[in-house]
Amino acid sequence: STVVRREDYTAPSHWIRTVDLTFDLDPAKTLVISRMSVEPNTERPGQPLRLDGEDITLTRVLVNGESISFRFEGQQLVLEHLPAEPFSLEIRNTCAPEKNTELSGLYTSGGSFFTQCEAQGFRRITYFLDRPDVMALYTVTLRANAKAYPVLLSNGNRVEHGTLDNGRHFATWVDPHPKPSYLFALVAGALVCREQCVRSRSGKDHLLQVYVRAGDLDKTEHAMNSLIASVVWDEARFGLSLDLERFMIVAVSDFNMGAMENKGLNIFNTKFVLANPATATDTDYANIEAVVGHEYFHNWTGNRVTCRDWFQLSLKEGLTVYRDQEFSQDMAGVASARAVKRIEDVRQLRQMQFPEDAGPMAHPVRPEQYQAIDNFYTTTVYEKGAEVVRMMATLVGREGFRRGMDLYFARHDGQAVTCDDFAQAIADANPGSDLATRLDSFKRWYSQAGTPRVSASGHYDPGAGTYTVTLAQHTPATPGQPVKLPFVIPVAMGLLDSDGRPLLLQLQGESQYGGTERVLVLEQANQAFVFTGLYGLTGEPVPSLLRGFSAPVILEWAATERQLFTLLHHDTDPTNRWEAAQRLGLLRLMGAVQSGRPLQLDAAYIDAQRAVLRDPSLDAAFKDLLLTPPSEGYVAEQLAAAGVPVDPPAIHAAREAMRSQLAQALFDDWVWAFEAHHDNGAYRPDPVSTGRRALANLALAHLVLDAGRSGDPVWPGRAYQRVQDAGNFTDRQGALIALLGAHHALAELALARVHAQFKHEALVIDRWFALQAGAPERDGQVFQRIKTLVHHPDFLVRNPNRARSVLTTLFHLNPSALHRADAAGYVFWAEKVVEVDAFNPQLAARLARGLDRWRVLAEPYRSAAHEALCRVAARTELSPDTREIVGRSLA
Ligand code: BAL
Ligand code: ZN
Repeated sequence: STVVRREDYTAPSHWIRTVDLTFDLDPAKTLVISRMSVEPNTERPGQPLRLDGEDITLTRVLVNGESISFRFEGQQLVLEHLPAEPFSLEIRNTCAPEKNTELSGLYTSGGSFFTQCEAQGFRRITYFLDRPDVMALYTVTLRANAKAYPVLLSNGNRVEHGTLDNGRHFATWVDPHPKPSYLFALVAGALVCREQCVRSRSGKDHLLQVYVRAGDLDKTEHAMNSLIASVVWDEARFGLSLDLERFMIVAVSDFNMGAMENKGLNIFNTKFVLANPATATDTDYANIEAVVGHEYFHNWTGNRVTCRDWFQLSLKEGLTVYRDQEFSQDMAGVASARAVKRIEDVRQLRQMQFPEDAGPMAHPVRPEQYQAIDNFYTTTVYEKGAEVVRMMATLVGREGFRRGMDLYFARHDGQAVTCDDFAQAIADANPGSDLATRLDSFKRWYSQAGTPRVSASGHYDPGAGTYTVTLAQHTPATPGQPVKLPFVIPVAMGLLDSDGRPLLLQLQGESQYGGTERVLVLEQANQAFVFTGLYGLTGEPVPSLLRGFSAPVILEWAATERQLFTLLHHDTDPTNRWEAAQRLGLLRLMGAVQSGRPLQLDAAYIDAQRAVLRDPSLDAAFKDLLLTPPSEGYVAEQLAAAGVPVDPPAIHAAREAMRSQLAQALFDDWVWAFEAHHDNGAYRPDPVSTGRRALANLALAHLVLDAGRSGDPVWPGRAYQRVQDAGNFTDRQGALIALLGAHHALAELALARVHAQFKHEALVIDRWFALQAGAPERDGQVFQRIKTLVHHPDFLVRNPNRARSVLTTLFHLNPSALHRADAAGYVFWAEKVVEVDAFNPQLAARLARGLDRWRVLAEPYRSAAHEALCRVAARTELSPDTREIVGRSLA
């Protein structure tokens, strides 16, 4: 397949200024008429017009009303000898929505029509300059059977509607804003909606609507509330108002992504819209708020200002993830709840993005090349991209960042621009700032892949009253980038005295003395920072480094246990308290795995865990984070970074040993935690209630686990009881996880019960599958169960959510079930990747990434995984998407 390179960007040969689309919607064969006004790009005169198309059938081409000759080059439609003046172009073609199993372009789901055009789905609807720098005004007329498709939606405002003959009807929509084709959308079907009018600060009225299938209306309240909150937040925090009279969200159950920010007509995976207490978990509620916010915020960061080309994807995605993260923090409210959200984001970044940056798919936030752009909707472009924006905000301050955003919109509203344009605006609005003075080197975050490693050491000189922090950075080679230049790394830090009290700070060269935190800017390979005036301390200061996770780096700091305990119990920075807890757990897990001896927890660790659990000053949500040991995937990455071959079952055994020893040692404390935090009041998804449920469920999991040792039937019985009569799905799921996690016999009964009760709730059945596929492995039972699950009548492999509930869970989230000495996990992986690739390459390529990190595995896993990858790569009929992934893995 062909490689697309960033450096090859050229402006389009023509501009398309307006598009008038008419659809005669029919599942088998939809007719599309596209009437465009086209202008030659005066900077590239005399060029042919090459229109993108894919899997569609052309029936007519007219230029200024006359038919003209045309030819195809691959799938591109090439028109030559075109007028040098603006002209009209009419294209007629057909497509087959019900055969569109790729779910890109126009397709059917549950008897309705939906579209997904980002990145390159529009070309599967009609021939077009399907690139984001071609922005046009759209008028769209939908014609369809009125009974089957009573609701007809597209972007913008509905200007006309009425009946046609043969039981058909029509609606015409006009979008007042020019947009690239990837933001086009249409929906037609039997849908119902919840709606609400809101008045914005500017005094304008807007109609907000959430469309779902009949029967799901009772699950739309949270999405609507989240949408209203998003509108209010973007006006308050960034001064950005809704620019449309009508803003619609539509839920669809067959969807490759999470959601899509089409102008005025967001289309959402049902998973990120539908929630009521009986069927959704606290995590679902939080995700819905975040994703509704994310798509809404795209209306400015993505739609009003869009990307010049797909290499700039992080321009909109990194920035919009940053915005949705900030939104969720602001919604969480109090400082401790904000910190919990930040820690969850950091955990996610380290668990997903760091491995990507260390593996065969490592790429810069602004990639240099791709074969399939759909493969670059990655955690690097999204989450690391958000960290890059966050670092800019740290370097220019909160007000400075707002000034930068204002300048960005003043300069670029209505344009398709680059990541450089964004960084330049933030810097130009803050002359003399730490960002502006080193912008070129800062932008290496866009061009260099890989996670920098920052090694830190401290030296206290009591006589001189100084504490010197020496920071050095090094970034390992990544594919195509053997040598890296230093990054600009903001390192927020503080110092604690040996009793854990924060010290007032003065850096050498500063005239002021005071404050307990500084942001050091590391920009060279090696730098020393000297804190002065530190006389009369009883012991060495304890550094609290990288507070708030101020940069996406791996901090290599050889902390002593004592220092870590001090930070765990006393640091004012919650992120670093959590990090200390993670490190304490990690040291023990890694020690056990590396020594090959069973893990045996020490009293100091157990006492610290107990102290956290019992600490009346800590929130339940924060305790839940502190008491959850590092994931198996994270431990694996730490071992890989230390050059130790990764043995997933050994890591699993160590972590399970840790869980059961904590279950036993803290038994009375878990009982207390459960009794003190489980309540049966009305369900509310706020941070306090969510935290209480999380801690109660963590306690229950430990109590049921310990019953496996003691044989005491009480807690498994209580868990089963909760599966039966919990007042919300979070607690029902918590009890089910407890039973599954302990391999208790009641788990089977509980699963059967949940299935019977929720068999008509697709999203619950997704979870039902995922819980089983994600259960802790024991003696290969989970893997065997998965092999049975894919033959369950409810396992619909063509539905992405359902496919992911089993396959993504196994390939990406359950290492000890996947990596087996008999290689059966890899055989299954290869089989499923190939099977899915035949009908949905985007989905298959994601699944294929489950073996990204095969090179770090210990034998026999490494060779067997390699063999499976080779087997898939050897197939001739692979999609470009999946071929790119396995090709890079093997390179
Ligand atoms: N633009 C694709 C979906 C999202 O990131 O919002
Ligand atoms: Zn996005």
